[in-house]
Amino acid sequence: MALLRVNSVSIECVMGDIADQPGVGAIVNAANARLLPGGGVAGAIHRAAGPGLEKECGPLAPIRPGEAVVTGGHNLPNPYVIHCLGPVYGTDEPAATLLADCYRNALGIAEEKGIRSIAFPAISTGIFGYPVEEATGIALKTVVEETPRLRSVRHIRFVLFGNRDLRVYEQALGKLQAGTPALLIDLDGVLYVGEKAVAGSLETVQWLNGNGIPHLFVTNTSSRPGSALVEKLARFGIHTDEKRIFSPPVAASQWLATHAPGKAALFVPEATKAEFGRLEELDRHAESGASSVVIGDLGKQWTFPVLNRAFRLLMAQPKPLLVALGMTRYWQGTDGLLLDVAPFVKALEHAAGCEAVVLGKPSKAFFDAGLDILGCKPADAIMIGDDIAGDVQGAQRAGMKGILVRTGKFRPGDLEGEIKPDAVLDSIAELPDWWKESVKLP
Ligand code: AR6
Repeated sequence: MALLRVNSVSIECVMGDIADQPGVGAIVNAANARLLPGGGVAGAIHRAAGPGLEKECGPLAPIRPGEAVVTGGHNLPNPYVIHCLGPVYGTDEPAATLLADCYRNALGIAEEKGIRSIAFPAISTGIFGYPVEEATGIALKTVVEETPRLRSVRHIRFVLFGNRDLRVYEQALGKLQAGTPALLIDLDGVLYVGEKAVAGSLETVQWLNGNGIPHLFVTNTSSRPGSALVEKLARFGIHTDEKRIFSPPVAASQWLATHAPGKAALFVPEATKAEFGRLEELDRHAESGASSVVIGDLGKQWTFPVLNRAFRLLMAQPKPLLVALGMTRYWQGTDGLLLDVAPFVKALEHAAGCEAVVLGKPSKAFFDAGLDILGCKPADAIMIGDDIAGDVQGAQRAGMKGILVRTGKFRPGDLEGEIKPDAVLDSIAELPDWWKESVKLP
């Protein structure tokens, strides 16, 4: 998640069209000296703004490299356009200073106009030939350095045109993010218990969003897709998107991409398959050729042929990896106890003589995969949950801090054992106060 919070200013990068940024106070134009339409960013902005923009630009031109001027947005969804002339790489010197001037001067104008949000393109990296990696470093360093001086600007967005540029920005933001504390939040028992929200959970999530604290909602569910959990949260007024739901299938697809690339044999309900993203699935009848055999909560769909197919896949050469989506032994259904993932994984381990990699709480690989998404080191991360073993001990073993809440499955006896939470809160409602006292903000 490419979002950085510095000095109460959020800095994000997205892929898109700079001329299509509704809700943003000012967009920045990678202009030419004469402030004419041209190609690239300038062309897109002038096309969307209509001829009125070119007319307003006329008396303001020409501008020098590094300079910025402001006009109205005309037919654009934004009140203002700030026009900057980036340096032509290899011609205008000193290029790095001139490029930094563009970002600094544009922010200066935004402040004068009392603008809250501004969107930048990757100035000079198109026709002007500035290498993207270098230009990205300058752009991000400049805006981060400016943040202590910003009073009205609260949101800075970089709008990138292609996947490659977006990745360069995401990586650079990720590096800056290192050291920013992040939070993993257990869902059931922390934000809600059954169909009832925990009092104060909505306000705490709003506080997390308002302060740009990187966070993920963590669950061990592999029988319900992330979209169902997003809908459930929405019923409590908590609005989030699927990217923030971190479940064993999400962890598995991420982990397998680096540890066992190739085709995966998926033993999960159909509805859950979408959670695996770009992971390539093995033909559902194949009995060999898998790089991994992934076992989830298949419930009543487990039959002898299905289980035996998983076994045959594991016995094929080269041997695939056995992956368990959590190791829950059983769960409480409406008509009684039901077998979960672990018994089937144990049967397969025993028969095929192998050991499963567990991607679900409390495994370290699972927490690590979540922290990878947040671009956060374990030492900078905190897990909050109601399960002293699965949440608190699991997090602590992964090198994170673990907070226990006295809601959900919490029992007073939990505090009499060997596991010592880093904090015990009555509920997640107390998190903001605890955070302000205990966490070093960047
Ligand atoms: N939205 C966001 N980014 C875009 C868009 C768009 N609609 N279109 C292109 N980009 P450039 P420069 C990306 O060439 O290097 C103009 O013709 C593009 O892929 O627009 O500062 C002016 O008239 C690249 O990564 O700006 C000037 O003469 C980045 O935005 C000259 O080009 C900047 O590309 C300015 O050149």
